[in-house]
Amino acid sequence: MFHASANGDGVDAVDPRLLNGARPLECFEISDSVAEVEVSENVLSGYLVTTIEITGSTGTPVFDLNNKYFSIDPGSGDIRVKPGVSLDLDNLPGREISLSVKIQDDSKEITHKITVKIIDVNEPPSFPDDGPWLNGIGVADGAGPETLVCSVEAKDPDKYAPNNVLNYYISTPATPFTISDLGEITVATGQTTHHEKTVVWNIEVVATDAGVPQHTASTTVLIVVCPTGKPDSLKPCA
Ligand SMILES: [Ca+2]
Ligand SMILES: [Ca+2]
Repeated sequence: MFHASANGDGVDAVDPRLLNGARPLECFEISDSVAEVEVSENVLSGYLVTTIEITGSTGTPVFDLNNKYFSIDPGSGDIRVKPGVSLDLDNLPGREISLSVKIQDDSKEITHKITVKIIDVNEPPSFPDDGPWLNGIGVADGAGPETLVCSVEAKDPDKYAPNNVLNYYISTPATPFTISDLGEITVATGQTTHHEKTVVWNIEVVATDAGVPQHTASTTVLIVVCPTGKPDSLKPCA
């Protein structure tokens, strides 16, 4: 039987001396499975990340971990999220946290390294509730293709792609407008605004992120087609 011996370098290796079954008494062993663990960023404080299991100790092993985010039970080897700690990726310096766990029994002390990978949980985007498009945006009568009407922008709280990559579309059917990936609403190809036909357009714009599961947000853009001679700037026509 092969034994993985804990030699303190963070990588458990097969000790050739073990091949004949003569295991050094002072060598206790660590499960290889705890070298790397994944944890979602939304777990609560107290969440059990992993447990270091050792065998072959000649005494009572004691665990110790000095880390800002995680603590270890000195007797059981349970590694948990510290009280009051949020693993929100927005507040962490990176997506991985390295832990150095000291394990000591009556004959030996080693340092075992564990990499904790923080998994980004996809959160929904949102539009501001005071976007200027909510109150009405003016566009000139007879405005043709590519005329810029207004720009809308949703915010996504996620720090990393694809969870924070947004795309936009207009969900209201049969409007003369289109929207770009940047949220710019323009008069669509082959379309023209007609004040005498339609004065007010209420169009629903949807923002989608690229995470899994995908999240969306929506807002209503009020577009007023101004009569000829009124301002065609990005302002509501009076
Ligand atoms: Ca997130
Ligand atoms: Ca997101």
